[in-house]
Amino acid sequence: MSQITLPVEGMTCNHCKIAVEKALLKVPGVSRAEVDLAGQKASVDYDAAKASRDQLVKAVTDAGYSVPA
Ligand SMILES: [Cu+2]
Repeated sequence: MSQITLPVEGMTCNHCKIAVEKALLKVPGVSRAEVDLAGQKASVDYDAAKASRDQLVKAVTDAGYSVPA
């Protein structure tokens, strides 16, 4: 199991936090997604054999938020 922390921009409220967590949890291989709203970041546990960082970033951007490089 791999763990990654992604910076996430554009989250303003608890709804955003939940939307980002749900989007990340939909990616196959993700077992835990926890967003720190105040810290503007997401901590994700995932199986690196099934999911890649690019897929996690895509899930966040598809949900309407951005991940700065
Ligand atoms: Cu919001």
